[in-house]
Amino acid sequence: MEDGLPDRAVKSGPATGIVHLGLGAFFRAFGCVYVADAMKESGGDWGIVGVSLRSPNTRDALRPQNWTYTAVTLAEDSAVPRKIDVLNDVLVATEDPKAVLDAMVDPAVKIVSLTVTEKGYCHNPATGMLNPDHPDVQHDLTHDVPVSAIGFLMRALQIRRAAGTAPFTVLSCDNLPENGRVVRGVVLEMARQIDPGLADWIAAEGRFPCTMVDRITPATTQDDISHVAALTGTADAAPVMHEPFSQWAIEDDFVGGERPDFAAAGAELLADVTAHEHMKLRMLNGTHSALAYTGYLAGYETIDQTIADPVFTAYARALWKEIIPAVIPPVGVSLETYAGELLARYANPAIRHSTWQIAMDGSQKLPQRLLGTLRENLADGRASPCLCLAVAAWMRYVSGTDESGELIDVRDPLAMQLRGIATAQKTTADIVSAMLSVREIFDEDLAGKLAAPVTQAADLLWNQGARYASQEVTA
Ligand code: CS2
Repeated sequence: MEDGLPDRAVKSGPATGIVHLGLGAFFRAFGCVYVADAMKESGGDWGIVGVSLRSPNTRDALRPQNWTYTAVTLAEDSAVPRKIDVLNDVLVATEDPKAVLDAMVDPAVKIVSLTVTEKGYCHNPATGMLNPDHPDVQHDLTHDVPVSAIGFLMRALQIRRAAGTAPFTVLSCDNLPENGRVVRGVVLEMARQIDPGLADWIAAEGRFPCTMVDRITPATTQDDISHVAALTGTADAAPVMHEPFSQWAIEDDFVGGERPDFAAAGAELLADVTAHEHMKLRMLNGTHSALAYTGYLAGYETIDQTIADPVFTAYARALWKEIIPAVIPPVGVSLETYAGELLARYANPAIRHSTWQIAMDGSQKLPQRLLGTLRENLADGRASPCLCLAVAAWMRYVSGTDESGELIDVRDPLAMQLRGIATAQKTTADIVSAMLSVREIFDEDLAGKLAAPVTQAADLLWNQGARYASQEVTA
């Protein structure tokens, strides 16, 4: 290498047992920490090979550090750094996809975990099924070396089967309801199109436990890097900053029962995590998205700034009042207490979680965060003005200009289409109706029922602004 560093740093310590697809800040602040704690308590060869599906940045930053980095727990009045040393290597799929497959087919690898975000599942968010028109899906069905995470899973399982190696457990750590079943469904659908025998083998031998993951981890900024250098006295090009809270509920269903001792690290291993997933997605991620769109439009950069405005504290509380009747709590959990804890977590001023970051990919997030709750409330005759305002605020946001007419940098797989819809329509009612016709997000029945209340919220929002509208729906 030109910089004198070896291509692959060779590490002593635990051998690799996990390949992780989508090595972003969240997994490094969450999954890697649990695996480090599990090995500290109970040992095992659970070193991790991380895979960046696109950008080389994380690999480039971590390689000179021999794959170690600092995770900082940020509370209002403290910042506690910790060195994390569980990564054995980081691969970049776009540069060397064969190396990624080689890592995944190693018989010593028992788990392939994923944080590839909602859009990484190549599915239709409204139905949860594989999107056969997705360009990456079409590519991966016709090429042996894949580009999508789902394609990598399918091809690696195909190679393992041919070699007589047991499948790995696929451990989804994304914010999708029944994430394990979603990933199982899309992998099986893709496999069936290549080789029905492969699909049958994966269905019989493979395991895809569902998980609920929770730790607020904003993207690392240049300020964070300087902060960590001052805190530890050592330069770290890729630290991760996270809140003190952490919760991981995992369905205990692994191939051959092989997994790190997650329980020793504080995770909950359960027979069924559906209740945890629904609670977290609807109560945390649902209000996060609602506050991100309304807060951004009201001119706030971060969630803690948004929630420091009493109008938005009241709006958040009112949202939880609408959401709680549509959530069945996990055994022993009080949803009111949970909501109170969420409010305190959002208010943590040390966590600078940008509204823009959370607003990203709304088309992929809305169904599980807001629309499921709305569907149930509508079916049970419960009015949901605050949730309808959140949907209207998303529409306003993706229309591409903010309340002072400034352009918004909307990041969403459907960004162009949504923007086109907004610019082609004249009235707010027309915009709402055209947005509700996007079938990847809203099914026909729900769209029909949302038309009137969302138009009402949208009128208020477009005419009076997000802050005023949030106050009105709360009153
Ligand atoms: C957030 C989540 O970015 C987002 O959409 O809502 O990343 C959230 O911070 C985590 O799910 C918290 O566990």
